[in-house]
Amino acid sequence: MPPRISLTRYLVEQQRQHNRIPAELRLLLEVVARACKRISHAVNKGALGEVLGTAGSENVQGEVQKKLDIIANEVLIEANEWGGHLAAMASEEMDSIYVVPNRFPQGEYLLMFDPLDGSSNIDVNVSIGTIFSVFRKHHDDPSIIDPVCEKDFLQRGNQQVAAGYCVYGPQTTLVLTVGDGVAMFTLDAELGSFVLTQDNVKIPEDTKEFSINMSNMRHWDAPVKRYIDECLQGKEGPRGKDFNMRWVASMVADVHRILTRGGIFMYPWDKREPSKPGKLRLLYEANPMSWLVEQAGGAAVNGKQRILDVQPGALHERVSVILGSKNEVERVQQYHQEAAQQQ
Ligand code: P6P
Repeated sequence: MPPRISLTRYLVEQQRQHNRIPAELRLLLEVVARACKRISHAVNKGALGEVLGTAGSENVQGEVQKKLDIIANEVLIEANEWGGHLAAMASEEMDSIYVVPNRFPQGEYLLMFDPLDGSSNIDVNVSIGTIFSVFRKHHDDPSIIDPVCEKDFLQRGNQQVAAGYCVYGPQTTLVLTVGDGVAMFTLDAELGSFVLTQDNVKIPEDTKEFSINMSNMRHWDAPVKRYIDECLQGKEGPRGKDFNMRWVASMVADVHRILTRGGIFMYPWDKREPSKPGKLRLLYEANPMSWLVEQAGGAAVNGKQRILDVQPGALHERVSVILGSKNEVERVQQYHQEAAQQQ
């Protein structure tokens, strides 16, 4: 059995050997990991902890908030506001940014998160998770002046300095990149620490498994319909192989499967709300997941361009998401380009 490397040791080695992460960022990531442990503990209580069900309120997206959505959000805010590593936070569950109160030291990092993604699965005991993304506060836009404001958050995903998620499933697993590949850490509940269980995660470039909500098929645009139709034709069709389908309706669970064994995940634009580019949020869902997937050798596009190159215009902006096994994502992208040329 190889020596068990803790998250702390992994981060110290990233800092020492690769000079990749300053001490402040290492502190930030350890605080986020501790917050995820607390969220995992609350999630695992389920009905015994009186944390199931709705909170009787809606979030900025107009979605009914579950009690655990609010608990997870509060845990992340309280864990991160006092440490001196952050200037501000943004969350799916909050209308505007949360600036670190003056009573605490301000740091140089911005943290944004979906505190509990997939919360429609909470009450039916299906995997859910926390997604997070980290930027430096300052960037090269002279119009940005202190104090920190919402514009500081509107940075392209290719400016992230760290990204990850924690999936609360049969195991609680933290998956992280700081730009040097993707590592997975499983929570040892007895020790209370995250232990490195996989490093240099690689997504197979090909797959036989697609992940999409098929009930929306009639609403998709032509390139997505073409891709899925070909998958459904199986061996008899142009792909020459049969495909399998998985849809957990929890992005964290679907992306974790893809990082573990390959696949393609799609939540594309559809004509139900044509003015919206998609359902998933750019800043705290698509960007962190796209960086993880690219760092693992996969690809992530919105049908027109690389998701990490999209310039955000608003904090809760949505985006079309097509990510996973490189060759499959490139095929869907090619179908979008062919459709655009025919217009
Ligand atoms: P649908 C969860 O609400 C979420 O934001 C993602 O985690 C998930 O992939 C998607 O929405 C599921 O959406 O329309 O299938 O319920």
